[in-house]
Amino acid sequence: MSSMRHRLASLIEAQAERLGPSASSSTHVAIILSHPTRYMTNDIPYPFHQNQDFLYLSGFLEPDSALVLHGKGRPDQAILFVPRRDPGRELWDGPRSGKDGAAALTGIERVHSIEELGAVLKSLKGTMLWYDTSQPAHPRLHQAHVCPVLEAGPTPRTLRPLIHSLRALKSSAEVALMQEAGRITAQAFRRTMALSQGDVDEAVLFAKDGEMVLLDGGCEYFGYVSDITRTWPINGKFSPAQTELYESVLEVQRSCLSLCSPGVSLDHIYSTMLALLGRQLKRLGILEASTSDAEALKAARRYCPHHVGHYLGMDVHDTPELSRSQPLQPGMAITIEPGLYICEDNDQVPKHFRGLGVRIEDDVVIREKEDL
Ligand SMILES: [Mn+2]
Repeated sequence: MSSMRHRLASLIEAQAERLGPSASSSTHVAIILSHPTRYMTNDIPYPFHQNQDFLYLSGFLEPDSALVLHGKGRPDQAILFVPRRDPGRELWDGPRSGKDGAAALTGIERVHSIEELGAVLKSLKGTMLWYDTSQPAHPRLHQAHVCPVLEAGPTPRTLRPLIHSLRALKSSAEVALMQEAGRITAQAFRRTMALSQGDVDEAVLFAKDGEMVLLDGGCEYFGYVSDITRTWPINGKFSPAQTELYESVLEVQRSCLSLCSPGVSLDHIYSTMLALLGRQLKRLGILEASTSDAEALKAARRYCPHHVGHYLGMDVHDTPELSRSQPLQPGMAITIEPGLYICEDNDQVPKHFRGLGVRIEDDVVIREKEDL
């Protein structure tokens, strides 16, 4: 986490340098809030989910916390704010780390109670503030501690895109966690497929003989996720039409997978996918052979109404601040998930394809181009 904080400090330093000499000699203050506990109903919380930007930079998993980075020219000093120990609350909510525990856990030496956030922020007197005012991660902390500082100080600069550009590039440790998440999910898929052929309770899995099951699933492993889709026949045997559709999608997926390398963008892979799906639609007889390329693309968009993939990491749809037009770089993780879905009532399509849908999704880590 400390290397991630240093990388963020370097990004802020570099941005400030571009803004001119007065910006780069400023004292920078960056504020990242944790998530609050969210409640289903009175006293009944949802499972807690940490703000991933905060988790990425602090490694701290408790609600009602905050991270402040500050420093002249380069915000490379960290202050962590955490909930104070409270035996009364801990009896109900579970143990808290407290200041000492948080310091030991995160390696951040300066730790305060969260109540002190506003006062410490005021004392830092930053000349450049880095904070996202839109959709604050913790509305109550935002209101009580950050708003007074915002009112007194300069307009803050946005922080989320910088953090997301760091989060997009996975370290080898992060890749290892994602590989494990992928392995666990693959195992769960194999077990589900095996189980689905036997006598299975329809509350668990409902499909009639001759139908296919599309399962889009994944898991979270130490904060990192997988996202996989498979489509298979419930009775263990594809019908001829199912085979044709499945193999079309598989062929497109293989071509798209082979494009996953540095310098290529997700948007580029997406437009390639549409062109390839258009070709498959003709081959399947869903489109007439004489259909123009432009019309085939339009049809491909109709039969596959989603993108070819998305960034993957701590979130399923990870780092949304990052455009899909950006060239992929080594260390990025993405999904590749072409599909074809044919409505039951689409009378433009040969009968045997109606009501069929196939998606195949896998997770990919971009690596350095190998020297040939
Ligand atoms: Mn996906």
